[in-house]
Amino acid sequence: MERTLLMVKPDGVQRGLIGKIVQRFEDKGFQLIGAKLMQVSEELAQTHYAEHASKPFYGELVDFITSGPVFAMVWQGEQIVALSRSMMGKTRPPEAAPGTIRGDFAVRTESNVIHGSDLPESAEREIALFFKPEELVVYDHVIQKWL
Ligand code: DAT
Ligand code: MG
Repeated sequence: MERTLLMVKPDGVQRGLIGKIVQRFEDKGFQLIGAKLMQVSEELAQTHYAEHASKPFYGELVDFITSGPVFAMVWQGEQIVALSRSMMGKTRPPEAAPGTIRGDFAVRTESNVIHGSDLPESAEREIALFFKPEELVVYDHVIQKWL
C-alpha cells in the first residue's frame, strides 16, 4: 500500500485549517498512520527542500517552513501520492481549481497551506526525514474493501 507525507504548513496551522484538511483525507477514505505538530529545524527544512536549493525562492521557502509549527502526517492508501496531489491542487493558488485545498484556502504561492510528496520515491524519502519508524502505527483499516 502506498504512503505519502502530507504537511499543513505554518500558514495553515495559524489559520486553524488542520481539522478541515485532515477531514478531506479522511473523507476520501485514506488511512492516517502518523501525525505530529512540530517545529521544523533549519537543517530539516534544507534537506526536505534540497531539490529547490538553486531556485531564487529557496531562502524564503526555508524561512517560511520554519516560521511556525507545522502539522506533519503520514497517510496510506491506493494511489495516494497522485490522488492527494490532485486534492491539494496546483502549486500556484491562482491555477489551483476550486474544490482543491489550495484552490479553496490559498492565495499566494509562498503560503499555499499544504505540502504533499510528489512521487512515491519522494514520499519514502520525506517520511523517513520526518518520522521515526516507531511513530507510524500499523492497524487494520476496515473500510478498505468498500472504497
Ligand atoms: P509543491 O509544493 O506543489 O510540490 P514545489 O515542490 O514546486 O511545489 O515547490 C515547493 C514550494 O515552494 C511550493 O509549495 C511553494 C514554494 N514555491 C514554488 N515555486 C515558487 C515561486 N516561484 N515563488 C515562491 N515560492 C515558490
Ligand atoms: Mg514539491
